[in-house]
Amino acid sequence: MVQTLEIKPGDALLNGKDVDPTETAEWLESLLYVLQSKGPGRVRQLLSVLHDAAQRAGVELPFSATTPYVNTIPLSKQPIYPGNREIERRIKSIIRWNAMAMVTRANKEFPGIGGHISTFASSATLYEVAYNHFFRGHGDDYSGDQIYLQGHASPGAYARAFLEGRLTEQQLENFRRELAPGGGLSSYPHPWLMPHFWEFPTVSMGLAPIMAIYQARFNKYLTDRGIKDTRGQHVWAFLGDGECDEPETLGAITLASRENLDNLIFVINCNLQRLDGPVRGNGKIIQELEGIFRGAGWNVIKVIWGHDWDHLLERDDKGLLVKRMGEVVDGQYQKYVVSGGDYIRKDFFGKYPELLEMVSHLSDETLEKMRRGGHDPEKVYAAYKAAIESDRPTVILAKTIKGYGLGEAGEGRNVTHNQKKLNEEELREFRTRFGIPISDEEVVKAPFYKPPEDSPEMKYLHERRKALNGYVPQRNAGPIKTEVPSLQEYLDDNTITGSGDKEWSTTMGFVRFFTKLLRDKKVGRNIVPIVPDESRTFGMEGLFRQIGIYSHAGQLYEPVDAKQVAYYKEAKDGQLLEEGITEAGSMSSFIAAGTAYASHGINMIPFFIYYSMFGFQRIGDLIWAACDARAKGFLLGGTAGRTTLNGEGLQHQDGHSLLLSSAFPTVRSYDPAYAYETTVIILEGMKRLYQDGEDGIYYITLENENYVQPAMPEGVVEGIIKGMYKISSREVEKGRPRVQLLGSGAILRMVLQAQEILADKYNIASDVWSVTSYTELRREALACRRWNMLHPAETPRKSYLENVIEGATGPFIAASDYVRQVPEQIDAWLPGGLFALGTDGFGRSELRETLRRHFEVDAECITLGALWRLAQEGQFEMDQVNKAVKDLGIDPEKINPMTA
Ligand SMILES: Cc1ncc(C[n+]2csc(CCOP(=O)(O)OP(=O)(O)O)c2C)c(N)n1
Ligand SMILES: [Mg+2]
Repeated sequence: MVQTLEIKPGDALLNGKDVDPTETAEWLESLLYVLQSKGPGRVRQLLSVLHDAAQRAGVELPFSATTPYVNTIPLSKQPIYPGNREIERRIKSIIRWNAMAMVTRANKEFPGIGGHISTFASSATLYEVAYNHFFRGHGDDYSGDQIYLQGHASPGAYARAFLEGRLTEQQLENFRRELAPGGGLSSYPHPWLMPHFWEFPTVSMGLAPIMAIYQARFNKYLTDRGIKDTRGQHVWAFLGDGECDEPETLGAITLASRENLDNLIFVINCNLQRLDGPVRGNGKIIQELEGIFRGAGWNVIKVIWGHDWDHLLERDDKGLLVKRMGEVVDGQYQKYVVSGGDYIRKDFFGKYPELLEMVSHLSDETLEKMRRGGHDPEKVYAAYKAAIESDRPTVILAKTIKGYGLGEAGEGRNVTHNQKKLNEEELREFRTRFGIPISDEEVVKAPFYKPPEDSPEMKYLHERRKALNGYVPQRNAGPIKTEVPSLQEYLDDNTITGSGDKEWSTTMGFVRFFTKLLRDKKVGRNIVPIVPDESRTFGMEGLFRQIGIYSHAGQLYEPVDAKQVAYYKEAKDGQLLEEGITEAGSMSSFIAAGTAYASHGINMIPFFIYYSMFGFQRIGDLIWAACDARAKGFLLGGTAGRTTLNGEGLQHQDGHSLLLSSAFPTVRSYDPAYAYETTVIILEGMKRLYQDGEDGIYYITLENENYVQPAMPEGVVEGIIKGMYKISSREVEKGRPRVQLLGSGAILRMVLQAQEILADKYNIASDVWSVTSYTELRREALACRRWNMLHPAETPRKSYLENVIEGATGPFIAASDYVRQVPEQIDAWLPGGLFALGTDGFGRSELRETLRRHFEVDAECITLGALWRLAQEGQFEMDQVNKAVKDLGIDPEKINPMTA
């Protein structure tokens, strides 16, 4: 967008230190002459030449990332507003009223139920202009915009959908009471809870902006790969100014400019306030954000002043008004909101006599009412239009008033964020101010108001949305079905037939299988591999060449390793998303790909492969958002396990991601020990997600310890999927004790070794079980238990876990590379309970064997655990256990790993 250079000959004289005002004036005159005769392009060229020449001559030039504190789009460049301003104002007023009434009624009936009035009050114009003129609906062809609405402005979206006939009065009545008869409305945007309405979860501050950036990039990816033409679609993210302090909000903005995401628009509602008070009381949030975004290469459009300021700015020959606008800090601007016109005259204009004179013809009331840009539809429209036409990502910084229209009830007050209801007097005032046709008697009940269907307002509302391809927000909830390969088709895969005498890690097994899957005719093209700079760690660099690394620009250089087979190949149609070191960005890509079925009508299948320690712990909130968004796909936690990762230490060795993942309701977690288990889980997962249409995310650990990967035994598929199956039994003399040993991941092999020691050294029989998922076993067992509790008169249901261990005798001992709580999830269903060994405590850099002894999960410690449990049950002598401690070489006084 071309910006106009608005200067007047007097400007330079402002500077009191000007050593030669006449010379300055001459330069300025020349500049104006060039501007008028040859246009802004030539002005830019000349300035750039002068700038370079001065720099080369050693002149230190001042750096300014910001522009003056005025609207970026001057009046002269403002387009004509295409809509009916009066009808739009009336619609907006009704929506304002209903949004406020929704929160007020809910809190009058149920004090403390919460909700927000003041946020939407500040952003109503920002939304309404977009609803009437910009937001494109999905239509049947999924061609619409993707819109991330500010989470706690949700009453506004509900109030509009009510007018549109998409929500009932009863639903509005039940705001924040989702379980009420007749249905309710979720507090914030949650696709999980309102799958036909909300598209993107946004209320955890900072996640919407990063998700939106990667969404916009993913849209380009779909286009560049020839999968879907997304060029008409825009991604809109509405944010709060306070929200910009979250690291995720600004952390990925350079990706947007680097990748030239001209399809991305941020609208930041700069009401200068957050929850407790001003965002930057002593500074200016708009200027701060402008500097940051300009520095990052974005197109920045400031919408600061409403049209009532235009005529003053036009008369501001000396630039004094602009100077004053720039001097005042946000805390003081907030003060003006709660003050009368006399105070504004004195404090704002009174600083310079010329300014006082400038407004002498205006009444106090007029000064008080002069609007901020974010409340002026024409200014907002101009900004949106420029954003849509921009060839860069655009951020609109719109200055607004928090609690706009609430008057004494909260407008601009520090407490306004928490204002949950209006009293009778305040309701009356609100009604009058916005001209809602509700009588004095009725108004105290804060009734919802909907004009008749044949009223001009309702007709206009529907017409506009029809012209824009349908209502928003709206989520296409029906699953898209894709035929996926069956296990049958992969029975000859190495991961199923075994590695022979070769030693592989489960990571290598996965990469082999995955490489094949990427070539699969049914799903290969839809797979989206995502890696945050760890491909080599996982031995995946072969994929660089095979599928290419996605880059919109292609490859503009000759890669240093061009002669190698697995060279670093970047390509415009590359399939791999190599995100660099950003787990948060990678997860955002996962969400965009994993929800493509709803926002683009295509099943894309993300596989996000990362260092397991930096997953659930570091970006758990984004994974939570992914679940809420009903994203589907596969998370693969590499280098998993506290003792299996050699050397790395405390911040790398993951012994608790499986504990964390167990709390995510739709994440199905697995800790496979063998490559065939991983393959079975992934093929089953693809069937359930993309063929059967279930919502869910698979989390699968991948280890880096090499060992022989056996062939898949007969009859284990169901067990692998449901969570456990018997893998080995060792018999000894009849009448001897027996134990049940549970192992998973790399520690299964320790358990199998313990089985040998127990038999050979202590004459004890055992069964070894490979437990692929304690969480899945527990969930199913809990579901049965719950059903039994609720149906006491009926034949009790028996869980898979109970069925599979039926007849198993002896104490149960489990060992895993995770904290004990992971195996202990199934404790309640095992006769005699479960004795779990695990890796509670901090990891440290050491050898695998040493670590396993340290955490007491090696074969000897598992053996000891089994003997001790048998002795406790009276099946083995405690004396013998005492002897075993010594025989097994275990130091009974070793440090306690749990706290060491
Ligand atoms: C990660 C996170 N931390 C805290 C909150 C709680 N919270 C909700 S709204 C809010 C203030 C928001 O201020 P701002 O972003 O300026 O939005 P405004 O309401 O002013 O438009 C806070 C702290 C949250 N939702 N998410
Ligand atoms: Mg704010």
